[in-house]
Amino acid sequence: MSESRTSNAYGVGIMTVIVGVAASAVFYQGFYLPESLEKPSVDEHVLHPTSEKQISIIEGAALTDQEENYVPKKVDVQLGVDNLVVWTNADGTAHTVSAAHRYADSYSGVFGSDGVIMPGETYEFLFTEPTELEYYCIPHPWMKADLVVTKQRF
Ligand SMILES: [Cu+2]
Repeated sequence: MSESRTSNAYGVGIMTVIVGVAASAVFYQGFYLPESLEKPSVDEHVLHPTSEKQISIIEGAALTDQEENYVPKKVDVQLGVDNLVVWTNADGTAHTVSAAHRYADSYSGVFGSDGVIMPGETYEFLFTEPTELEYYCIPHPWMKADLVVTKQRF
């Protein structure tokens, strides 16, 4: 008698576990998953880096005989340190920051200025994943620069 009562309680316990697992599977697929697919969870340090990387589009940047345009021309940023990159147009002409090959960060979306950056204006992009990319200016395609994003080095 006491044995069958024990196995009965065991059966109820198993059923509770099955219902619980099924309920959480429904929750995971129905609510949690679609939400997490929209925006990946990114480390707080990456979302709020300690500093930002400034790149200047210098005066006369569009001149074909000028080697310097995006300054510095080759930039290496670290996630959680300076992965927020800000381009400032210090020139009197409108420029763009456009990827040589389409690049999208899974948190921030597609990289590149929407249209031109007017004189005195800025364009910024928060990198959240390691990458290497080449970018250029659409109106002045000889203006080219490189950017490398790496994980934080200690
Ligand atoms: Cu330009």
